[in-house]
Amino acid sequence: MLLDLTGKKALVTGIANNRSIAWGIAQQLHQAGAELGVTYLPDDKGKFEKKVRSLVEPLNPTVFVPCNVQDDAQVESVFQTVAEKWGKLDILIHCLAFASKDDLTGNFSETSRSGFSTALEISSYSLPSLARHAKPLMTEGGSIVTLTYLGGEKVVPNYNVMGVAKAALECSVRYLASELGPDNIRVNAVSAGPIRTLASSAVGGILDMIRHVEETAPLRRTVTQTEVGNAATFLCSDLASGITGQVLYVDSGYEIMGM
Ligand code: NAD
Ligand code: 0WE
Repeated sequence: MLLDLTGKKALVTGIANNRSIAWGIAQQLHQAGAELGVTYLPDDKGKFEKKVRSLVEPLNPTVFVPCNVQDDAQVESVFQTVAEKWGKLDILIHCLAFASKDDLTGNFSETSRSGFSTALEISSYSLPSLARHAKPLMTEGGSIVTLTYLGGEKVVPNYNVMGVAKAALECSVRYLASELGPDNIRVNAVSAGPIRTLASSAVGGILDMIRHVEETAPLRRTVTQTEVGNAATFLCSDLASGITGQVLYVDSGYEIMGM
């Protein structure tokens, strides 16, 4: 069976709670037999750490480390730990994004210099940054998967600077795929349809967007974290050995519609 990830070491970023897309991915990778490492965004009170730790406990992660992608020292430390504990890495899941809430509403032209910079630093630059550190550990080849959204390609009202960040992210997927291909490291993106998560629920009008998808997408429904997790797991497996640099839509078919 080509979709057997037994013996594979998978590092998953972006789990915040049981609604996170990264949580759906981690569960499916675990089910396919992968050994998991999990990073969490540290905060002053250690709230996230506690929450994520108890959530992922049933998946027996053998690496559990803090990672704020804005801090190079933390990123380095993550891969130091992976090198010590695992000695190699097979799979990297990049499943994080952030823009200031003020920049996800109103006029795009009013995005501040710092808001633009923050959104692209966290949501886009983090992919090449993590990939650079993963590269020397992916000694037997590897698979890197990131999460994107249609708003990086077409205008989605209010997605604004996050759309620009996703465009940069998707283009980074292609440049990384080209660079890392000779080392048999594949890099792909999953473009998910709107799902209610911590990040999306904080956005005004997400319920209207979900209703719109339910009315117009070919499958007449939204997708689940598990469906996104399955597609990501496929891309990480040998079933996808010939696929790199691509964006795979897991969106109930919404992307094909012109009206
Ligand atoms: P989420 O809130 O569960 O996940 C976002 C994650 O980003 C959180 O775990 C948070 O801790 C992490 N994060 C934010 N800033 C960080 C930083 N500086 N360093 C490290 N981690 C940081 O929400 P989600 O919807 O599961 O989002 C995951 C990914 O899926 C994002 O890339 C998002 O753009 C993408 N996506 C979401 C949807 C959707 O509708 N929910 C659709 C398509 C794509
Ligand atoms: O990528 C995303 C969400 C990204 C996101 C969400 C937040 C809310 C809380 C990034 N940063 C923040 N910052 C916060 O303070 N999605 C694809 C979900 C999403 O977000 C939208 C959407 C959709 C869909 C924003 C506007 C319009 C549509």
